[in-house]
Amino acid sequence: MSQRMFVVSTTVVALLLWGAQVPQAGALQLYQTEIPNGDRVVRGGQAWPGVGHQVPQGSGDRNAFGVAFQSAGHRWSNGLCNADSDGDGFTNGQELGDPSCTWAKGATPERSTGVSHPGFSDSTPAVQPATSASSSTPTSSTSTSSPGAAKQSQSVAISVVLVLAFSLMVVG
Ligand SMILES: [Ca+2]
Repeated sequence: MSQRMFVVSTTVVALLLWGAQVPQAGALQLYQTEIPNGDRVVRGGQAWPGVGHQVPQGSGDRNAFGVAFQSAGHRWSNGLCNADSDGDGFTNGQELGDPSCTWAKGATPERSTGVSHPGFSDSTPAVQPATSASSSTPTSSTSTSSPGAAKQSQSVAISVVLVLAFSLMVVG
């Protein structure tokens, strides 16, 4: 295989890999706007843009919240808001900053700090559970980490493609 052939095929593979990421990112952004603070969900200090999935970047198996979200028709409903999908004592609304379940798509959530993950019981918001009489110190889950992890990996992919395209021009 000539050097040029190698560069061409590598570029094609890189483009295909990058292209495979794009629809997924689009779906994430689509669903993020369907739930309050969808772009601010954090679990254990890590941003979790793929809120409904077992892995932060989405795709693959759904977590408990993802299953409930799908059952609700990928919409924020009263039932979905009041449910405690991960069974940690906090409703999905409390975890996502809509404790009163009044949020509508496009509106500013009642609370945009201390957002936790509604699909994992090890992630709880910085508020007391509504049903608990416990006086334990609430978990301080800060939401300061960047939700731009997906964009970052996308930028890396774009850079790789650009570098390969440049080498193609040089070799050719
Ligand atoms: Ca919960």
